[in-house]
Order: sequence, then C-alpha cells, then structure tokens
Amino acid sequence: MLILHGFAYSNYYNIVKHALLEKGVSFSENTVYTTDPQLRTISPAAKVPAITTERGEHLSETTAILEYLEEAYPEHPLLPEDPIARAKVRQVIKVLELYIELSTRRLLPIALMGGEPNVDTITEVKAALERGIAALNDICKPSPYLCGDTLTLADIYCRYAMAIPQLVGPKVLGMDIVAAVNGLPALMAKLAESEISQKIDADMRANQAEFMAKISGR
Ligand SMILES: N[C@@H](CCC(=O)N[C@@H](CS)C(=O)NCC(=O)O)C(=O)O
Repeated sequence: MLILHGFAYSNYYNIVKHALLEKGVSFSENTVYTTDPQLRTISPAAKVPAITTERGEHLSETTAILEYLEEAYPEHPLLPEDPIARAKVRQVIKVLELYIELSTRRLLPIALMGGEPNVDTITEVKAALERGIAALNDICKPSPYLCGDTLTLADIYCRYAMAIPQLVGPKVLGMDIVAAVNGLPALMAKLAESEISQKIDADMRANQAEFMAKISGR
C-alpha cells in the first residue's frame, strides 16, 4: 500500500492527502517531522510530504507527487482531458505556489511565534502577492471551481496553499488575501464543506499541539 509521510499540520502534506482521498487511492500515513533524520532518507530535501509508492520507490515534492498520482491512478482524474485545460490547472498551481504560498511562508515564523517583521521582507512579500493575486484574477473565474465546473488539482492545491496567507495576511500584513481573489471566499467555503476537507481539518487540529511542541523544541 502507498505510504504518505509527513504530518497533518503541514499544508503541503494535506494537498497530497486530499488528492489521495479524492481519488480513492488506499494509503497509510507515517507521521514524521522535518526534525527527524529519517525524513532525509525518504525526501532528499528533507521536506514534507513524501510518499513511498506501492512498488517501494520514494518520491517528494508536492506537485511531482500529484502528477505521479494522476498517471499511476487514472481512475478518478483530477486533471481535465484537454491538453490546454490541463496546462491551465498547472498554471494556476504554479501561480499559487510561487507568488502566494512561498511568498507569505517567509513571514510564517512571525505569524506563529511573534517578533518584528523585516520591512524589506514585507515589501517583497507584498509585491509578490500583488503579482499572484492579479494573475489569479486574470486566469480564474470560479464557476464554481477555479478551472470550471469540475473539481481539479488546482482547487485542492488552492485550499491548502491558502492556509499560509490566511494566517500571515491578517496577523502580519493586515490583508485578507482570500478576499482579494474574485470568487475565492465562496469557493473556499464550498470546498470546506466536503467530508474529505472536514476529515483533513480535524486531523490537522489534532496534530497542532504536537507540531507546535516540535517546532519550539519541546
Ligand atoms: N517544495 C516543497 C515544499 C514543502 C514544504 O515546505 N513543506 C514544509 C512543511 S509544510 C517543510 O517540509 N518544511 C521544512 C523545512 O522547510 O525545512 C513541496 O512542494 O512539497
């Protein structure tokens, strides 16, 4: 059986977990934190998540894992059939990753543990966000999903990529980043209703205390 390595408080872990549940792929979970030396043997950059495939190969990097799952388990596709429609889903994911998630992640330590943010960092993060929000508003017209009437990897990626802006935005930047993207508040509310989202959110809450203890070295 496929193994998903990581921890339930990780937004990237939850992207892969949501895709696995949506696709109906059987998997088990191996809780491992980024401080655990074991992780390096499964995930070369020591990042969460990673998977071990049914054939025993290890794979990390969320988008690489998602692509693998689409190819290895085609039964319940989360990418459209049409090549340009598939590319648009990937384009949305890339925008979310580069300009929204990774930029706000720079301020995550401040949002979680407090302290004064560096002014230059704030300026850079805001510039990246402006770019990402403008791009999403150009590419996506949620109806109701980001790329049309069917749930795709873009929606799953978005739900969890937005976890960091939702934390950092109000606490550090005084911004509601979700509200800045047309139609996104309604889509986020719709996505939150699914049984899969609710299971993932419950598992995430249950992992919060252990995760906080790990990052504060307790
Ligand atoms: N590029 C990676 C990023 C994953 C990532 O940053 N995961 C976090 C947990 S949410 C992590 O492993 N952080 C540990 C670190 O940066 O050292 C991916 O797409 O999977």
